[in-house]
Formats: sequence, C-alpha cells, structure tokens
Amino acid sequence: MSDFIEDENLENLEKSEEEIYLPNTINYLDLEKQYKQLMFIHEAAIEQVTAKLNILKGEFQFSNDRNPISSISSRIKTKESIIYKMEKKGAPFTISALLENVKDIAGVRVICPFIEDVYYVARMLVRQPDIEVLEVKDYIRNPKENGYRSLHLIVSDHVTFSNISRGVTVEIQIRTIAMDFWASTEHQLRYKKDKNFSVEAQNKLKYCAELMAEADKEIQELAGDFDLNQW
Ligand code: 0O2
Repeated sequence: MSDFIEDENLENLEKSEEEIYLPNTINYLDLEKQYKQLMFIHEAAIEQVTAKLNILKGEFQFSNDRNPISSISSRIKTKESIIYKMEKKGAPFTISALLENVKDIAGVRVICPFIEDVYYVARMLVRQPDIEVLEVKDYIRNPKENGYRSLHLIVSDHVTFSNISRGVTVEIQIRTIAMDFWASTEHQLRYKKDKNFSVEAQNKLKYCAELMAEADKEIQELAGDFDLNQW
C-alpha cells in the first residue's frame, strides 16, 4: 500500500493537475495509475463518511426509541458517468477539470423516515470537526423542475493516509423513504427510455413527486402528534 499512496504521488496529483489527462483519452499506464489513485482517495473518503454515519446510526439505536437513519449506501462514480458529465459541461478531460466539475465522484446516500430527520442528520454530520461544508443544494425546499427532492451536501472530509492528509470531496444525498422511492423509480425509467421522456410521462412523474411530498408532510405531522420528532 505504501508505494501506491506515496506522498510524492499525492503531491503530484495536486501540483501538476493541469497537465494530466484522463486515461480514456491518452492511455498511458501512469495516467491510468493516477486515475485509479484518485478513485482510491475518494473510496477512502466514502469509507470515512460512511463510518461517521454508522456511528451516528448506532448511537441513535442505542439511546433512542427510533432511528432518524433508515439506511446508508454509497457508490463511486463510474468512468462512463464521469465522462457523460464532463461532456455535458464541455469540460476538458483533465484531472483538474474533473475535480473542478464533478463533485460527486464519491457519493453517499442516507435515507430517513421523516423530513425533519433529513435536516437533523445533516446538522449532526456537518458539525463534525473533520467535515467542511462546501455547498448545500436543498432540493426539498426548492425541488427540481421534474419533481426531484433531496438534500445534497457537498462536503470535504479530511482523510489521513500514511504520509499525508487531505480534504476529499464527497456528495451526501439525504432524503426520505418517499423521496427515495420516487428518485430510484425515476432513475430506472430514465435509464430505460435513454433519458427521452414524453411530456405525458414527465407530467405523471411530477404528479407522483407531489403525491410523495404530500405524504411526507402528512406523515411528518403524524410523527409530531406521536412525539416521534423529539431528540
Ligand atoms: P449518478 O448515477 O448518481 O452518478 P452540477 O454539478 O450542480 O452542475 P449535477 O452534478 O448534476 O450538476 O448536480 P445535481 O443536479 O445536484 O445532481 C447530482 C446527483 O443528484 C445526480 O447524479 C443524481 O444522483 C441525483 N439527481 C439529481 N437530479 C436528479 C433527478 O432528477 N432524478 C434522480 N433520480 N436523481 C437526480 P448523476 O450524475 O445524475 O447520477
């Protein structure tokens, strides 16, 4: 492991990012290695953020009647998905452009029972000393045009390797079970239809998103009646 993550290599990644092209355009072995190293650094950050969330989940389990975290999952962005996003943004295929334009190489998703849990978990997470919030996208208060709802935190988590420490960007998506049901269904449909929806299908999906939002609101009220949102 130590010769894979030499601090020299990590410094190189930061210093000469401008000149480094992604391995899909120029297939040099060392570039492939650098790309893999970049992915490894992001995988390490995923593990660290996931560990933080699991500790919170365990603590809630231990000390409360219910848990604001239903589940935690993660993924590292695929090369295909990175290329798609870089092309969409018209960004050059360099490591620096990748780090600049793709903030969700490391992605962690947290699913919560109620809307208030989403904000509660977000607050618990961002007050941790290693975590610096870079950006908040609140698609719950400001849903996307298609109806997508979720709270996105783009954070930098401080990860320590054998010889170096550095902040690594992670996108944390936090949403309710209902929002997740909608988003995963929409994602599957979009994938099937190769991203071309009829206006009718778009309207139907948007209508379903509003039904989910209404259900979330009602359930939250019910949770309040039963004192389930007291922490
Ligand atoms: P995947 O498969 O998760 O990798 P920006 O950088 O702000 O210009 P970006 O990165 O598209 O644009 O940001 P945004 O819109 O916040 O989306 C980031 C991620 O949120 C997406 O990643 C999805 O995971 C999720 N997301 C955003 N909008 C939608 C939506 O309408 N439907 C669903 N199902 N998910 C959505 P990717 O790269 O699209 O996909």
